[in-house]
Amino acid sequence: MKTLTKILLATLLGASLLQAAAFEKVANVPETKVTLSSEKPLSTGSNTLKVTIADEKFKDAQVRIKVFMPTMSGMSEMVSESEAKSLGNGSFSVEVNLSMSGTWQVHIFITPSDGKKIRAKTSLNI
Ligand SMILES: [Cu+2]
Repeated sequence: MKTLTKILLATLLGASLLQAAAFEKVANVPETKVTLSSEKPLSTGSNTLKVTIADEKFKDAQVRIKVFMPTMSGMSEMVSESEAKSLGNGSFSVEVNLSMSGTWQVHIFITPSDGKKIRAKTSLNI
């Protein structure tokens, strides 16, 4: 009976892990909680990221994302900027191009339909 319970738990846990995002990070801003996630593991090239804003008042906001890697030896700064499209209920989808592996800085610009524009900062690693 104990073994069966363990197997059952392992199966349930496995199933929930499959549903979890491959990448998830929370960007802290005083106004709200901004979650950046991806269903697929991040890789070089084009990636689809999801931005989720916790606070109701940002659900109709315009969201823009900037990913950049500061100047490296012999390389100039790499920047990719894109406009996110709303998925409803404070979720947004955005394509970003990550041209090389390493650490990318991420700035998320959120402009609510009414009120002050905010910026959330985080980073990601590929
Ligand atoms: Cu670089």
